[in-house]
Amino acid sequence: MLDNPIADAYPAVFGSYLAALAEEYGCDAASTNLAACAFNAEDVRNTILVDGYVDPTASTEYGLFIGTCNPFYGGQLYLLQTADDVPTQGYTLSGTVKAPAADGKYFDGIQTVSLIKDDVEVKSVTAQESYELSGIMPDSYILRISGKNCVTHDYEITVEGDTQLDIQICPIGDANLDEKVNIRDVNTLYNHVKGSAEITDAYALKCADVNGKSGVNIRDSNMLYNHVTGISCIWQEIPETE
Ligand SMILES: [Ca+2]
Repeated sequence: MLDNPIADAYPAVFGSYLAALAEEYGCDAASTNLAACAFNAEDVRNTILVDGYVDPTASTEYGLFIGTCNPFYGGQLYLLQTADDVPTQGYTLSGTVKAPAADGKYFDGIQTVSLIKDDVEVKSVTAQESYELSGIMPDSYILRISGKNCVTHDYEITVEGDTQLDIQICPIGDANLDEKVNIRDVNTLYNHVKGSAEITDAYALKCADVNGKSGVNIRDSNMLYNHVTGISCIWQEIPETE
């Protein structure tokens, strides 16, 4: 921003910024000794603009200076504090994970949790009972959980601070979202297809779309019935690893 931080800081940082702060604080910026505080402009500039920069004087001479010499110290403290609040390290996003239990055949109990921005994966982590993603800059994202034989679940999330979001992933066919597939799901799906009790939850509808095409219909219901009764299987076995 500044070619020469020291020389340019006075008008660029303190001139306009302090004037705006003065207005916010109801102070008189004209009485502030701006020239005297410009000596530390480079540190202030770096604090604001450089990721991870720690102002070596922020808590010592400069703090002392603004605390004793400057009638406008409140505004400048605010300036430093605001700069410190800029999350150069980002925030943490975490929560619990509800998922099908590992069974050694179709489910391994390990899910992938990804943070996505504009269709691009920002971060990803494997998770079992919980997940944690750190270094998340404030923004809106899709938090996606995926796993073997499960239906990928997307959550819209806005990160403005450390954030907790508990998430769930369910197997293909889990129409009632209890992470298990059994005759209850067949009933739920059949009732939906018949029209006697509609599934309204968007994720439950995805789970009920057993064959993954043409929405939820009698074919899904039949496939799920055959799966639950052992006639055929809608999941793929996890390959054995050595
Ligand atoms: Ca179920």
